[in-house]
Amino acid sequence: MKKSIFRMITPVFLGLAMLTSCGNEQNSGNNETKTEFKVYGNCGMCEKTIEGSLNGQNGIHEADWNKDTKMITVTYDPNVLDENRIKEKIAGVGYDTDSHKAKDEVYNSLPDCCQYDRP
Ligand SMILES: [Cu+2]
Repeated sequence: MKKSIFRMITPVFLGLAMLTSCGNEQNSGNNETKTEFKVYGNCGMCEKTIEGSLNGQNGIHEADWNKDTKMITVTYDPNVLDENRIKEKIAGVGYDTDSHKAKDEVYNSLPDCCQYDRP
């Protein structure tokens, strides 16, 4: 009886160990927050740059920007970073939000097609 319970529980522990080893932060519970806000941009290349500034970063689960609506949806771990930090990262690759502006030199270095009308 004990053995069969152990056999059932072991894969769960392995799964948790794999999940926690992916992030550097300790996983205190299942922490996931979703936010949505506007990011100024033009095209599919902008989408790659904007999403690329977030996806793969510590604490980011998923970032998805829509070039038609200019809205980004980000799911992230609020223990690791906050919305302010997310907007800073986006501004860091040249894209404005209503509260965080990219530096002019970063904006100016974007490809011509990506130089969106700034707010
Ligand atoms: Cu673009």
